[in-house]
Amino acid sequence: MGKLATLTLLGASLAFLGQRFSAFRERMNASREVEPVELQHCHLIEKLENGSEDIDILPTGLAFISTGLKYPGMPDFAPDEPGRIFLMDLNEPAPKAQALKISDGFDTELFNPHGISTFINKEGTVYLYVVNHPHMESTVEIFKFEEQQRSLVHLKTIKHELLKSLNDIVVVGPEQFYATRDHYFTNFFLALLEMFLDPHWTYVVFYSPSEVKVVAKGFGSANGITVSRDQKYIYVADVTDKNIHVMEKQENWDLTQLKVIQLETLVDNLTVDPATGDILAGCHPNVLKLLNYDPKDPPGSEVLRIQNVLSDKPTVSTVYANNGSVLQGSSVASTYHGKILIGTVFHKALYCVL
Ligand SMILES: [Ca+2]
Ligand SMILES: [Ca+2]
Repeated sequence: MGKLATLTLLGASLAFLGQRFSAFRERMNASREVEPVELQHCHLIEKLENGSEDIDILPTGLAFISTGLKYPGMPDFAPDEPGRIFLMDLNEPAPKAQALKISDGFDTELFNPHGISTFINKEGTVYLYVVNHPHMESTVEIFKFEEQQRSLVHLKTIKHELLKSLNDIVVVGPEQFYATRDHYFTNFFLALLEMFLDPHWTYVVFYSPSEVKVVAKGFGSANGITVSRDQKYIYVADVTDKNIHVMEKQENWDLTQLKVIQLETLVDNLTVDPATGDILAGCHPNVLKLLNYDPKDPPGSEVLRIQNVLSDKPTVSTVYANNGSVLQGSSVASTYHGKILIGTVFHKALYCVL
């Protein structure tokens, strides 16, 4: 190759990489600082020090909290401690977090819980579905909740070719769920490259014992997923595209996109306010601060409320925002009777009375 051709090629490659790098910084909100929005009556929850990535509250006010997530590239303050599921009874005047016992026969040493979802069957039995990453792989664990014993009985582990790099899950029927895949590549370095090149190869999977299929695709990084109160709509957070997809559930379980709610922050897990139907989104104001963790300039926290989700103009407001001095890396917020729990990827958890 002639010198001129070599130089041209080199110049073009550098320009491409430079452009990709600045697009990556833009996606990560690399230069964003969050404006604080405080809530009045809050305190950090005792015993929850190593993440509370996802929270699901039953209609009775019992909250399940997944803790101790180990996720490549994210900080981890207790790398040798396995993850656990905690319970809090939000009916109590001063609710305390208590770790749930897990039945024998389940490998608790390898427990690495991520997104969770509860399901109550016709008989009133409560099931907890958990995205688990033993050895950094992805499985879905089904537990039966024993309220009196404050324990989880492990029933089943689900693995499937399409259930890889899972992030969150929402159960929509007995052994039927939707789950999000947040990366296409399972290899850490290829996943990093994917973050950089942003090919939009991630998707939502529907699972039932008789059928497993991709039902929505083309997400930058599909993350939180939940269902509307009437069970007709599925909400999916695309963390790197900073938006929420409102999808309509079809009879055959396919998802049809109705609209996209564009935000300016990186959206993690979603929950629905049982009193209003609003979406509560746990968000990362600046993901570069999460990836390059520095305790002197920590990642902040941000919780958004989206009202009138199905209308032409949903309203977005900030419920809580903090620069990391109190709470770092918020991933979820869930509410019950005027109380709110805010969880994080690797840090603490906050309880507030609204
Ligand atoms: Ca969830
Ligand atoms: Ca998540």
